[in-house]
Amino acid sequence: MRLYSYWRSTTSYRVRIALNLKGVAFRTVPVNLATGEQYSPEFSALNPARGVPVLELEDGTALTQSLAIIDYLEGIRPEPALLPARHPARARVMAAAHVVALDIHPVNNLRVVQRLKEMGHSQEDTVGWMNHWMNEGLSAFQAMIRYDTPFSFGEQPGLADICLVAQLYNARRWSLDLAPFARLTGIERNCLALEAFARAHPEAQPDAA
Ligand SMILES: N[C@@H](CCC(=O)N[C@@H](CS)C(=O)NCC(=O)O)C(=O)O
Repeated sequence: MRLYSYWRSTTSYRVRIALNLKGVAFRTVPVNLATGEQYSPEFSALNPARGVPVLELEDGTALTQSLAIIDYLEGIRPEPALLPARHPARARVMAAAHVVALDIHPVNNLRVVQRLKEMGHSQEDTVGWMNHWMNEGLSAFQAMIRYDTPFSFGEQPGLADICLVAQLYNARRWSLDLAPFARLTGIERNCLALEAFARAHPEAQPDAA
């Protein structure tokens, strides 16, 4: 399999972690978002939404949307499970993951920040914007998870942890004050101690600058 990815992309980071946890071998194909490679005709043909990640299967099928890709991986390689099998536990893990994937990420995406700049906002404004939404979302996430387990919902990492760790990388990148999020940084520490997470870290990627 080939993973079209950008080292700093949090959505790519999510999929790298899931691939590693599932033990699925893949080759990274870097897509440089900083120079606009996501807009090239070749990449647009792979993903009309012009974002990473894209997971290209051995038969050439291109899968897009990080959570859909992770759902595919869960389907082909059920162990280790990234979501509880039963509801309501499953819905609760998914809800926490969605806070990151659907509430924080879309309003902080590169194209949104670029649009804000086109509308006259300064770099400082856009960093304040991103940190505002991360603060809101991470506060909700922290209130939604368990308080007494090594990972967000139990003894093993799952989808919520995958989304969290990737988002915290971005939070650090933009110097969000993480002092109110000690529970989350504790989970992050536990995750990054695992090889599957460490190997997926942005700075361990072949295109890291
Ligand atoms: N909802 C999609 C978002 C994909 C996406 O937009 N990824 C970002 C990187 S984290 C991207 O490629 N942005 C390019 C841009 O905004 O131009 C997913 O979860 O895969």
